[in-house]
Amino acid sequence: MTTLTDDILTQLEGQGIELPSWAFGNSGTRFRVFGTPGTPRDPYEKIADAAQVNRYTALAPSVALHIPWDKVDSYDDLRAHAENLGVKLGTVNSNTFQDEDYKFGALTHHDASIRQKAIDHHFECIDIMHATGSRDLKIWLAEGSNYPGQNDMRARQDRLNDSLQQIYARLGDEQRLVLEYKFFEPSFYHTDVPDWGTSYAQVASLGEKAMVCLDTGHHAPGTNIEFIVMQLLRLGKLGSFDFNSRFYADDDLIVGAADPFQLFRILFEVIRGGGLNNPDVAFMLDQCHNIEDKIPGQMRSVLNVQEMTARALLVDRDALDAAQAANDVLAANAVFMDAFYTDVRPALAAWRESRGLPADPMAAYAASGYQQKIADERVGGTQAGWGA
Ligand code: PSV
Ligand code: MN
Repeated sequence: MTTLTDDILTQLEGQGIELPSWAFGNSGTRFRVFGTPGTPRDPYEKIADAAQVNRYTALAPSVALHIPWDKVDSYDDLRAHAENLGVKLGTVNSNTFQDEDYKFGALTHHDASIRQKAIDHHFECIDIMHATGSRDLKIWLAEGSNYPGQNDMRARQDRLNDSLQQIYARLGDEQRLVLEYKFFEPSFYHTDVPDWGTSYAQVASLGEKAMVCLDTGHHAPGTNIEFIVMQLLRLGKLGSFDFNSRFYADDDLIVGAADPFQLFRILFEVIRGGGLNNPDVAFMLDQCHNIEDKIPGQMRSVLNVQEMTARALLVDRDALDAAQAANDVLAANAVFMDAFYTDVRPALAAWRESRGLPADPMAAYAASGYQQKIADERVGGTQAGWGA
């Protein structure tokens, strides 16, 4: 069995991956959303389910909220509920993509009143962050155009910058803004924040508390994502990750499922760039579970991240440096691949047990009866989804 050194285990112990509240609600494709017995009906039940993931893995200490999906009467109460279950409330995600007024844009809109409405929504999110104790405001914009000539792309960048300046000015001292990019969808000709360069240009003009969010699913096929990770860390602007797997186009599938080697490469650059256990770099999942059970789906996801982190920590950096310095291309590649091909699962299972956690969190959860319990108890009401 491969052994993991104390240094590696210490680094793994510090790892925390935030869960998205929306992962516990129903989701699907534009063709069909399948309901699942036991799906939460409100944010309280979503947080209770998220706490299960942390209970069996000790990897998921916080839960991100999406506003208005997770609106409640009292955020103090929601925070107390989370803390009672051993988790914290994390990133607040704004939502300017489900309101009729935003059909042609929100923070970029040419109509000042609609743009103000979108800015006000972010002010509301910041107020919520004060109550929940959240640090990060995550902005993803569904804005852009479908046809050449439809919009003045440059004017939209200018308006976006003005909107972001206003939102940034509202942040508390300890709060941050992270701007997510996505190269397409729901607009298909141009999007207003399509790539890391645009996000970087926008946040760099705001100040130190504004960073880039990298969602692994938001890149064209073939993109070298680990290069972007390296570059943003180098520039001190990698604020957060939205992890997921990209089988088709967007997010929504289990991180590490499509391409564990890509996840390994990304985590290697995170480690090399000083991004692991660095409070400036937040790790989050941005996934939904359309056909599999949601709680074990989230468990599998955080375990995949942990496993690839362990493998990336195994890269023999001295040997790699030496091979690179000697221009020994094949030796350098072999050092890298040796770590990737190392099965760390038995060592991680033994380590978990030594910390009082189940060796196999998925099996322990399945045996706990929680899935059946919520299916039996959560009868009636409306199951949560992308709108509630
Ligand atoms: C958009 O595709 C995205 O990645 C953004 O992070 C959203 O907030 C999230 O998915 C959920 O809609
Ligand atoms: Mn995302």
